[in-house]
Amino acid sequence: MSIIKSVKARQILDSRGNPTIEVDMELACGSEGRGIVPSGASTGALEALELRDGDNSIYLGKSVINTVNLINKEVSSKISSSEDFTQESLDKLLIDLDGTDNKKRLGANAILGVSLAFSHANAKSLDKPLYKTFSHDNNFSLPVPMMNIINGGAHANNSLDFQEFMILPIGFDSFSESLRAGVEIFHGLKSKLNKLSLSTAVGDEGGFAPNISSNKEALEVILDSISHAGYEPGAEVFLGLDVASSEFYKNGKYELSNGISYTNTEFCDYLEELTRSYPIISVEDGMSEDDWEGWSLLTSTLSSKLQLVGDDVFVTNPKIFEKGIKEEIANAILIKFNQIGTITETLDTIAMAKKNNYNYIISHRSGETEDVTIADLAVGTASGQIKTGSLSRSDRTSKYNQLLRIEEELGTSFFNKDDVFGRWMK
Ligand code: 2PG
Ligand code: MG
Repeated sequence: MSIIKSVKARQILDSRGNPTIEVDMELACGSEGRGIVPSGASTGALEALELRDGDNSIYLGKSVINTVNLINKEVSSKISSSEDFTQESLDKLLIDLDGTDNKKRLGANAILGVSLAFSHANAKSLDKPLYKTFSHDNNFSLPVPMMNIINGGAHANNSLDFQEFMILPIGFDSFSESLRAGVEIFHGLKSKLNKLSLSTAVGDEGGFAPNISSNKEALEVILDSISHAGYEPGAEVFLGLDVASSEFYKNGKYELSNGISYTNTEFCDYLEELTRSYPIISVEDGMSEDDWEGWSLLTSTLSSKLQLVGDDVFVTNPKIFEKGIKEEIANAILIKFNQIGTITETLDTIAMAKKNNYNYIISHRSGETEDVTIADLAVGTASGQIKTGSLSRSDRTSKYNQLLRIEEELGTSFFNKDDVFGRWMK
């Protein structure tokens, strides 16, 4: 339990140079915490609302000054009191104070900033590392990183339709060895792209954004870099995709930039063929958030073979996720706390995934900051997987660096990949 002494929000910048919210909080006991809010580009339509000022004369309409003021005045006066808060009771008060379904009055960005700052201050007052406060059972694990080394879709200006081409270094004994393999492959990929006279400029998540137009070509070049770095694709290092298909689902069809458009049945066949030809172990948003029929088909076709992750379709929302579970959609959920707006609701969604035998992956947003809370969240909830971008740009590597610090504290034996991938690796 903690009494809040003061809250101070300010506008700062995220990794794309867009304004975002930082919140500093001090508790009566003197403990301090800071939370910074990330921001997505390929956002699900049902995400909680990110409130921006919309004044086109400054920051191209993206400033968050009104939202900052709401925290510094209204929210601050309601929560800085003699009331003793837990994370749950504070988050509940924030949700009630907002009073809307999708947090549109105060903004999910304002609410999350306060919720995050409290989690940090509270951990300090308990004299615990943050990751320990996210666990009820002291079951920790260091996650397998899903590293997005080729960027496309809404995160790059090339013509790749798929948003993320990831490597998952699974066959290693520790997080740090898995990280090392990823880094070596990343640098190998850079040399390879150089040799092919393709650009090595990076996209929003620090992965390369070469002007390749075919998904297969991107997968081939990655496979080559894995082997060239001395690792075995499909045994030590696997591939993952974030298709982010809601972005190119138009008029009931999946329309690729090469001019071909697919029905959901045809697109399911296309994805199945890709997963048969390449060592792909995870596919995110293979179907659009608006195509639950396609999701159902994809799940019945591929669920026994690989991980199918729902991001845009579930938006970390317990109510939507519950419907998805009932309709047997996907077998994993992507967890992004700014899609729902509080730590408590995020943990509720994770608990629901655990209970229903869904994998859950803690994820960054394409617009990030120096805040590394997701690294602690992944360890504390024993997610077994984290999606936090490529191996360049501090907004991405800072999360890996935090995981290295936690590994040093816990020991390398906490790297547990069998729990999450075992069912597809027989
Ligand atoms: C995604 C995310 C993170 P964004 O789609 O999974 O990689 O992107 O934050 O743009 O939604
Ligand atoms: Mg996604």
